[in-house]
Amino acid sequence: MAGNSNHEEVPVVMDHTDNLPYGIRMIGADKVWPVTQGSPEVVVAVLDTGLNTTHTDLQNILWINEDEIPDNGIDDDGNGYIDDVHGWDFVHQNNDPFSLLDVTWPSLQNHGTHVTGTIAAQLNDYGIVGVAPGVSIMPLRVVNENDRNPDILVAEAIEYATVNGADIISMSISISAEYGEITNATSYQLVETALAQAYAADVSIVAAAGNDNDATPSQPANDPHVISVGAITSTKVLASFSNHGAEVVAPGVSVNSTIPFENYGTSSGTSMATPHVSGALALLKSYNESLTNTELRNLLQNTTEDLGDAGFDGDFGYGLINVTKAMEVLSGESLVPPITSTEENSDSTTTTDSSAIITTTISTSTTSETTTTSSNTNFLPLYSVIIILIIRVKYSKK
Ligand SMILES: [Ca+2]
Ligand SMILES: [Ca+2]
Ligand SMILES: [Ca+2]
Ligand SMILES: [Ca+2]
Repeated sequence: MAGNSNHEEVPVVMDHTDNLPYGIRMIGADKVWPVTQGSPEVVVAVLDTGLNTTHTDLQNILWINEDEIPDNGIDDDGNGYIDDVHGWDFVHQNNDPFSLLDVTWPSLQNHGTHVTGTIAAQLNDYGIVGVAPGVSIMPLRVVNENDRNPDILVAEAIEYATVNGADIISMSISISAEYGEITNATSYQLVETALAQAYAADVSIVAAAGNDNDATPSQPANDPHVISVGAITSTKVLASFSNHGAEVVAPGVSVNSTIPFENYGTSSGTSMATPHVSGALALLKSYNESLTNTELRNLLQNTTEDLGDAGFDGDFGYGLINVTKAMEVLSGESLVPPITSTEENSDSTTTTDSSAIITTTISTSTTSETTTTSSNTNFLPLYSVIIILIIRVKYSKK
């Protein structure tokens, strides 16, 4: 669909030294990369806290609204949002959906950055790599300073994503009356209407099932237009916190991903499972952009690894997504596992730098998610510094 980014083309070389988080391998994303690493034309809208766009592993993945002239104070494309070149902050109603300025709520800075890294952290011999490192991210900030996701803001963001050409909407959030996120008696209907309109516009919609160990997914994951995602562990057991009854499951316990200020850390939650599914859909869409959201959803369901009771069940739904198998069905070809230099040690993500372990708590309203953060200094040999400087110089000239 519409949208471009300032991605650099990444050659298909499978001996990159990026650390491969276990979830990327578990869903078979790395085996798809010789076919596609994702197209910058495929846009994933991430409704979250915003993200740290200066992170070396995230800085080149932003969606660009090409119809909007930056910084002229005019809504050039007439979409109702002034100077919205890289998405929108619905909390503050401005064009800066990047959370780093909010020093008063540092724990929230992590969430959107972590989720985004799982979708699209770059294959650049630095840090980690996401499911679909070639796709574009449209950051839409809906989580407020109180760590809440007001339904009216979420509805606006879904509508924005739809109108502005997102292919996939990824929501690692829930909307709960208990937390005051339902504004009034009719406001949640705005979310339902926005979801229906997004679906009708061929947008794939993915949301976290929630972390309350409930029998059914929370709102908005429980909407019929939404692919709800439960969380499993690295040994394919349903996470103790995961809500049941999700459509599919994905890795969501101790997931290693990007954290602001050049950091990496592990976090747990259905919030972390969700971007694996969003990234998988983005890879498949990149291979064949004519696939509809219904076709993508069916493909995802029909190529899962069955877990738990045989067939569809109340804990794992259709099962663990398998993007390798989905791509094999799409392409009609068998995918040979690539040889990666980090294959053997890629589960040891939290031990990459024991010298600077910090523990923070991410508490978006779906969850109580604990993150272990490690600084990235040992990911940064001299040649990486040189490459980064070259990239920065290059983009500063634009
Ligand atoms: Ca605009
Ligand atoms: Ca403008
Ligand atoms: Ca990387
Ligand atoms: Ca099953």
